[in-house]
Amino acid sequence: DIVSSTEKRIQIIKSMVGLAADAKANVNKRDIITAINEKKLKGKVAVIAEVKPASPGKKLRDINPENAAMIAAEMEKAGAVAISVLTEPEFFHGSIDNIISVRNEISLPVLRKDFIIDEIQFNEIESDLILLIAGILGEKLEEMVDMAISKGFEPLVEVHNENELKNALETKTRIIGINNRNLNNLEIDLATTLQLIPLVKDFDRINGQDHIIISESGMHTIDDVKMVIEAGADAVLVGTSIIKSGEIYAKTKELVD
Ligand code: IGP
Repeated sequence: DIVSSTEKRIQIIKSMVGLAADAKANVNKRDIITAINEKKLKGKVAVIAEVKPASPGKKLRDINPENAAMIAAEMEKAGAVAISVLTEPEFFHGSIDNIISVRNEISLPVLRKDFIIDEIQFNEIESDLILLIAGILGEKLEEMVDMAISKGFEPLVEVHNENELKNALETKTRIIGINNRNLNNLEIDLATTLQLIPLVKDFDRINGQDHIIISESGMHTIDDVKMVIEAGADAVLVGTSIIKSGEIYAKTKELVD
Protein backbone atom coordinates (compact mmCIF):
# COMPACT_ATOMS: atom_id res chain seq x y z
CA ASP A 1 0.00 0.00 0.00
CA ILE A 2 0.92 3.66 -0.12
CA VAL A 3 2.46 3.80 3.35
CA SER A 4 4.82 0.87 2.81
CA SER A 5 5.73 2.26 -0.58
CA THR A 6 6.51 5.59 1.11
CA GLU A 7 8.57 3.80 3.76
CA LYS A 8 10.72 2.32 0.97
CA ARG A 9 11.29 5.79 -0.45
CA ILE A 10 12.30 7.01 3.00
CA GLN A 11 14.92 4.24 3.27
CA ILE A 12 16.44 5.50 0.04
CA ILE A 13 16.45 9.12 1.24
CA LYS A 14 18.12 8.03 4.47
CA SER A 15 20.83 6.22 2.55
CA MET A 16 21.71 9.38 0.64
CA VAL A 17 24.75 10.91 2.22
CA GLY A 18 24.39 14.51 3.30
CA LEU A 19 20.68 14.85 2.83
CA ALA A 20 19.88 14.46 6.51
CA ALA A 21 21.95 17.47 7.44
CA ASP A 22 20.97 19.47 4.39
CA ALA A 23 17.69 21.17 5.22
CA LYS A 24 16.50 22.97 2.12
CA ALA A 25 13.74 24.82 3.89
CA ASN A 26 13.64 28.35 5.25
CA VAL A 27 14.45 30.34 2.14
CA ASN A 28 12.16 32.80 0.41
CA LYS A 29 8.87 31.28 1.43
CA ARG A 30 5.81 32.44 -0.49
CA ASP A 31 2.85 33.29 1.72
CA ILE A 32 -0.40 31.53 0.80
CA ILE A 33 -2.50 33.02 3.59
CA THR A 34 -2.02 36.59 2.35
CA ALA A 35 -2.60 35.39 -1.22
CA ILE A 36 -5.90 33.71 -0.28
CA ASN A 37 -7.14 36.78 1.60
CA GLU A 38 -6.27 39.04 -1.34
CA LYS A 39 -8.21 36.82 -3.77
CA LYS A 40 -11.23 36.86 -1.51
CA LEU A 41 -11.12 40.67 -1.24
CA LYS A 42 -11.19 40.86 -5.04
CA GLY A 43 -14.34 38.75 -5.08
CA LYS A 44 -12.53 35.85 -6.76
CA VAL A 45 -12.34 32.22 -5.70
CA ALA A 46 -8.99 31.17 -4.26
CA VAL A 47 -8.23 28.11 -6.39
CA ILE A 48 -5.24 25.93 -5.62
CA ALA A 49 -4.66 24.15 -8.92
CA GLU A 50 -2.96 20.77 -8.83
CA VAL A 51 -0.36 19.34 -11.20
CA LYS A 52 -1.52 15.73 -10.99
CA PRO A 53 -0.34 13.06 -13.45
CA ALA A 54 -2.55 10.27 -12.04
CA SER A 55 -4.79 9.22 -9.22
CA PRO A 56 -4.56 5.65 -7.92
CA GLY A 57 -5.45 3.35 -10.81
CA LYS A 58 -6.24 6.18 -13.19
CA LYS A 59 -3.80 7.97 -15.44
CA LEU A 60 -4.75 11.59 -16.11
CA ARG A 61 -1.97 13.09 -18.25
CA ASP A 62 1.69 12.62 -19.16
CA ILE A 63 3.50 15.11 -16.97
CA ASN A 64 7.25 15.68 -16.92
CA PRO A 65 9.33 18.61 -15.63
CA GLU A 66 9.02 20.45 -18.96
CA ASN A 67 5.27 20.41 -19.38
CA ALA A 68 4.66 20.61 -15.61
CA ALA A 69 6.22 24.08 -15.72
CA MET A 70 4.04 25.05 -18.70
CA ILE A 71 0.87 23.74 -17.06
CA ALA A 72 1.64 25.59 -13.82
CA ALA A 73 2.37 28.80 -15.74
CA GLU A 74 -1.07 28.64 -17.36
CA MET A 75 -2.69 28.04 -13.99
CA GLU A 76 -0.85 31.06 -12.60
CA LYS A 77 -1.85 33.26 -15.55
CA ALA A 78 -5.48 32.20 -15.09
CA GLY A 79 -5.44 33.47 -11.51
CA ALA A 80 -4.79 30.39 -9.36
CA VAL A 81 -3.77 31.37 -5.83
CA ALA A 82 -1.24 28.55 -5.40
CA ILE A 83 -0.07 25.42 -7.18
CA SER A 84 -0.09 21.93 -5.71
CA VAL A 85 2.37 19.43 -7.17
CA LEU A 86 2.18 15.68 -6.60
CA THR A 87 5.57 14.24 -5.73
CA GLU A 88 4.40 10.71 -4.83
CA PRO A 89 5.77 8.45 -7.60
CA GLU A 90 4.02 5.11 -7.41
CA PHE A 91 0.30 5.86 -7.09
CA PHE A 92 0.19 9.44 -8.41
CA HIS A 93 3.13 9.33 -10.90
CA GLY A 94 4.52 12.47 -9.31
CA SER A 95 8.15 13.47 -8.94
CA ILE A 96 10.52 15.76 -7.11
CA ASP A 97 11.77 17.00 -10.48
CA ASN A 98 8.26 18.19 -11.34
CA ILE A 99 7.99 20.33 -8.22
CA ILE A 100 11.47 21.84 -8.70
CA SER A 101 10.61 22.74 -12.24
CA VAL A 102 7.22 24.23 -11.30
CA ARG A 103 8.55 26.31 -8.41
CA ASN A 104 11.33 27.71 -10.59
CA GLU A 105 8.87 28.68 -13.32
CA ILE A 106 6.20 30.51 -11.32
CA SER A 107 6.03 32.87 -8.37
CA LEU A 108 2.95 31.47 -6.60
CA PRO A 109 3.21 29.47 -3.37
CA VAL A 110 3.75 25.75 -4.05
CA LEU A 111 2.29 22.88 -2.03
CA ARG A 112 4.11 19.57 -1.92
CA LYS A 113 1.42 16.90 -2.27
CA ASP A 114 2.82 13.67 -0.88
CA PHE A 115 2.61 11.21 1.95
CA ILE A 116 4.88 12.73 4.56
CA ILE A 117 5.45 10.31 7.42
CA ASP A 118 9.07 10.95 8.38
CA GLU A 119 10.78 14.23 9.16
CA ILE A 120 13.61 13.36 6.79
CA GLN A 121 11.21 14.09 3.93
CA PHE A 122 11.28 17.77 4.93
CA ASN A 123 14.90 17.85 3.78
CA GLU A 124 14.18 16.40 0.38
CA ILE A 125 12.97 19.45 -1.45
CA GLU A 126 11.97 23.03 -0.94
CA SER A 127 8.30 23.96 -1.07
CA ASP A 128 6.22 26.65 0.57
CA LEU A 129 3.56 24.36 1.95
CA ILE A 130 3.66 20.74 2.90
CA LEU A 131 0.75 18.31 3.20
CA LEU A 132 0.31 16.43 6.48
CA ILE A 133 -2.52 13.88 6.48
CA ALA A 134 -4.14 13.50 9.90
CA GLY A 135 -5.59 10.09 9.07
CA ILE A 136 -2.14 8.70 8.28
CA LEU A 137 -0.09 10.45 10.97
CA GLY A 138 -2.47 9.88 13.90
CA GLU A 139 -0.70 10.68 17.16
CA LYS A 140 2.40 11.78 15.28
CA LEU A 141 0.52 14.71 13.73
CA GLU A 142 1.29 17.37 16.33
CA GLU A 143 5.00 16.61 16.31
CA MET A 144 5.12 16.67 12.51
CA VAL A 145 3.30 20.02 12.40
CA ASP A 146 5.82 21.51 14.85
CA MET A 147 8.69 20.08 12.85
CA ALA A 148 7.33 21.41 9.57
CA ILE A 149 6.92 24.89 11.05
CA SER A 150 10.41 24.83 12.53
CA LYS A 151 11.79 23.97 9.08
CA GLY A 152 9.97 26.94 7.57
CA PHE A 153 7.08 25.13 5.90
CA GLU A 154 3.44 26.14 6.16
CA PRO A 155 1.66 22.90 7.04
CA LEU A 156 -1.65 22.03 5.40
CA VAL A 157 -3.26 19.46 7.67
CA GLU A 158 -5.72 17.28 5.80
CA VAL A 159 -8.74 15.74 7.53
CA HIS A 160 -11.69 13.64 6.40
CA ASN A 161 -13.80 13.20 9.54
CA GLU A 162 -14.59 14.73 12.91
CA ASN A 163 -11.96 12.82 14.88
CA GLU A 164 -9.18 13.77 12.49
CA LEU A 165 -10.38 17.37 12.59
CA LYS A 166 -10.25 17.44 16.39
CA ASN A 167 -6.72 16.11 16.25
CA ALA A 168 -5.78 18.76 13.65
CA LEU A 169 -7.25 21.62 15.69
CA GLU A 170 -5.03 20.66 18.62
CA THR A 171 -1.93 21.38 16.54
CA LYS A 172 -0.39 24.70 15.55
CA THR A 173 -1.49 24.44 11.94
CA ARG A 174 -3.10 27.57 10.49
CA ILE A 175 -4.53 25.71 7.49
CA ILE A 176 -7.03 22.85 7.52
CA GLY A 177 -7.74 20.91 4.33
CA ILE A 178 -11.02 19.03 4.26
CA ASN A 179 -10.65 16.15 1.83
CA ASN A 180 -13.94 15.24 0.21
CA ARG A 181 -12.37 11.98 -0.95
CA ASN A 182 -12.20 9.04 1.43
CA LEU A 183 -8.60 7.86 0.97
CA ASN A 184 -9.59 4.25 1.78
CA ASN A 185 -12.27 3.72 -0.86
CA LEU A 186 -11.64 6.89 -2.97
CA GLU A 187 -15.32 7.85 -2.83
CA ILE A 188 -16.16 11.54 -3.13
CA ASP A 189 -18.75 13.32 -1.02
CA LEU A 190 -18.77 17.13 -0.99
CA ALA A 191 -20.99 16.95 2.09
CA THR A 192 -17.79 16.18 4.01
CA THR A 193 -16.84 19.85 3.65
CA LEU A 194 -20.32 21.05 4.58
CA GLN A 195 -20.35 18.90 7.71
CA LEU A 196 -16.88 19.78 9.00
CA ILE A 197 -16.73 23.54 8.34
CA PRO A 198 -19.14 24.46 11.17
CA LEU A 199 -16.96 22.54 13.62
CA VAL A 200 -13.92 24.60 12.62
CA LYS A 201 -15.92 27.86 12.86
CA ASP A 202 -17.19 26.90 16.34
CA PHE A 203 -13.69 26.03 17.50
CA ASP A 204 -12.32 29.32 16.15
CA ARG A 205 -15.07 31.38 17.78
CA ILE A 206 -14.48 29.77 21.17
CA ASN A 207 -10.69 29.93 20.94
CA GLY A 208 -10.23 33.24 19.17
CA GLN A 209 -8.54 31.63 16.17
CA ASP A 210 -9.07 31.95 12.45
CA HIS A 211 -8.13 28.86 10.49
CA ILE A 212 -7.94 28.92 6.73
CA ILE A 213 -10.19 26.15 5.39
CA ILE A 214 -9.48 24.50 2.06
CA SER A 215 -11.99 22.15 0.50
CA GLU A 216 -10.15 19.44 -1.43
CA SER A 217 -11.06 16.95 -4.18
CA GLY A 218 -13.96 15.99 -6.36
CA MET A 219 -15.01 19.44 -7.56
CA HIS A 220 -15.66 19.81 -11.28
CA THR A 221 -18.11 22.64 -11.90
CA ILE A 222 -18.56 26.24 -10.87
CA ASP A 223 -21.56 25.07 -8.85
CA ASP A 224 -19.43 22.59 -6.87
CA VAL A 225 -16.97 25.34 -6.03
CA LYS A 226 -19.70 27.87 -5.18
CA MET A 227 -21.32 25.42 -2.80
CA VAL A 228 -18.23 24.90 -0.62
CA ILE A 229 -17.28 28.60 -0.72
CA GLU A 230 -20.77 29.60 0.38
CA ALA A 231 -20.47 27.05 3.19
CA GLY A 232 -17.41 28.95 4.42
CA ALA A 233 -14.38 27.45 2.69
CA ASP A 234 -11.62 30.00 2.08
CA ALA A 235 -10.18 28.14 -0.89
CA VAL A 236 -10.62 25.04 -3.05
CA LEU A 237 -8.06 22.53 -4.26
CA VAL A 238 -8.81 21.17 -7.73
CA GLY A 239 -6.76 18.66 -9.68
CA THR A 240 -8.50 16.18 -11.97
CA SER A 241 -11.02 18.45 -13.66
CA ILE A 242 -8.38 21.04 -14.57
CA ILE A 243 -5.76 18.50 -15.64
CA LYS A 244 -8.21 16.47 -17.74
CA SER A 245 -9.62 19.48 -19.53
CA GLY A 246 -7.72 20.27 -22.71
CA GLU A 247 -7.77 23.94 -21.72
CA ILE A 248 -5.80 24.39 -18.51
CA TYR A 249 -6.01 28.18 -18.68
CA ALA A 250 -9.73 28.37 -19.49
CA LYS A 251 -10.79 25.77 -16.94
CA THR A 252 -8.77 27.37 -14.14
CA LYS A 253 -10.04 30.84 -15.00
CA GLU A 254 -13.64 29.64 -15.05
CA LEU A 255 -13.34 28.42 -11.46
CA VAL A 256 -11.44 31.51 -10.25
CA ASP A 257 -13.83 34.07 -11.78
C1 IGP B 1 -7.27 17.03 -5.93
P1 IGP B 1 -9.20 16.11 -7.50
O1 IGP B 1 -10.38 15.25 -7.22
O2 IGP B 1 -9.60 17.52 -7.89
O3 IGP B 1 -8.24 15.51 -8.46
O4 IGP B 1 -8.42 16.23 -6.08
C2 IGP B 1 -6.62 16.76 -4.55
O5 IGP B 1 -7.52 17.16 -3.56
C3 IGP B 1 -6.25 15.28 -4.40
O6 IGP B 1 -5.28 15.01 -5.35
C4 IGP B 1 -5.73 14.91 -3.02
C5 IGP B 1 -4.60 14.09 -2.69
C6 IGP B 1 -4.57 14.04 -1.28
C7 IGP B 1 -3.65 13.43 -3.42
C8 IGP B 1 -6.28 15.28 -1.84
N1 IGP B 1 -5.58 14.77 -0.80
C9 IGP B 1 -3.56 13.34 -0.60
C10 IGP B 1 -2.65 12.74 -2.74
C11 IGP B 1 -2.61 12.72 -1.35
